[in-house]
Amino acid sequence: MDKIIIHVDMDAFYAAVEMRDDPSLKGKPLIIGGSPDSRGVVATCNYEARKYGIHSAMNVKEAYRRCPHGIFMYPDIAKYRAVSDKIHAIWNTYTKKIEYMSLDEGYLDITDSMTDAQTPFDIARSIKERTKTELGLTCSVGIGYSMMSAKLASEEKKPDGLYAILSREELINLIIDRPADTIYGVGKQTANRLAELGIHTVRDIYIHEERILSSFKSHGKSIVRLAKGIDEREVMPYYESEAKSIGTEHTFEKDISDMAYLETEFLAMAKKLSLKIKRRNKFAKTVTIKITFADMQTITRSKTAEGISDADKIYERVKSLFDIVEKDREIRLIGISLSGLEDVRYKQLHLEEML
Ligand code: TTP
Ligand code: MG
Repeated sequence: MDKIIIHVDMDAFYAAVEMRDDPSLKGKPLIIGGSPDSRGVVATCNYEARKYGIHSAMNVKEAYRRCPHGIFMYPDIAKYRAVSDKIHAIWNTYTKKIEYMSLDEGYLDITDSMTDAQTPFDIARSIKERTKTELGLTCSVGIGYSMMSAKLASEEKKPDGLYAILSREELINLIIDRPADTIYGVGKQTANRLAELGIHTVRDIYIHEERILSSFKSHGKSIVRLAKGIDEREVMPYYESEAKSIGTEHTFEKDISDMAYLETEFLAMAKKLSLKIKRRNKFAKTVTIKITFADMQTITRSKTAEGISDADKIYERVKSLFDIVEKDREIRLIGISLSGLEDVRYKQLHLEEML
């Protein structure tokens, strides 16, 4: 049986939370960002502010030039994290097969969650409805036969959207004349290399398939397959892994230069891994971060110390590693892996021995 995957992405997430908590902000351009450690960039803005061409990662000074009468606020990450927990709790009532991508975005594999009386649309509508009534926020939901189709579907009718792409044919019809970077995994760097080969759109990918396969090796194979709507990636919930290490990584659609944003992504990942490791009753002694830069150079940095499992502790160690990485280029992928796993009983024993 084909998979049914739902992708949920909150609308203007940080800005929407602030507007909910202070309704006087509604209807006015609202820009969240500019904390000193983010080097003054926009984290996000509401849709009113987007009319002025303001977007995530834009310099706050530029945003101010475009919209001097806008309201500028610092982000309150702790608050968004708490809201994110509530969003995730709603998703959790539909399926346990969920991959959390960031504070406001995730994939839900609902293939086995449907009853005869319930269509994917019922589930999608129910998620939207509950997010609205219980949390006062809107989200965009995509229904797909694969992760990529679900993601594209959720972007299709943003904000407050609901859309489905249920077959490869539908997907291809939708994206054929779009830029090549519509394809998951085609970032700025790859898009430039494709452009050098005369490949600008998805249609060009089909036409120049052989060229891509010979110039890009396995990455090329994945681009061609995804462009044809073949996406066999599985939604990876945290409880399934039984390996010696527990890890997660995130490839960005666009290369990222906003280091403060990467820190929030690392935080979301630390949270995800904390749940995963606690569920397995383990502690991790070694934390490793992985970074792939826009030019595809990959580095890893590790730190081994006492066993940990709390999200804050994991994040603290990640941050200490990330702080000393030279950030002279845009970043395309980040990952965290926990290894040196010891189980809770051992850890407790160990502590008792020390007392
Ligand atoms: P997004 O889902 O990319 O953006 P959004 O939810 O604000 O707006 P949209 O309706 O288009 O989905 O990111 C989620 C949150 O992550 C966003 O509210 C703020 C934060 N963020 C940053 O801090 N910096 C960034 O560069 C991006 C892309 C997001
Ligand atoms: Mg969003």
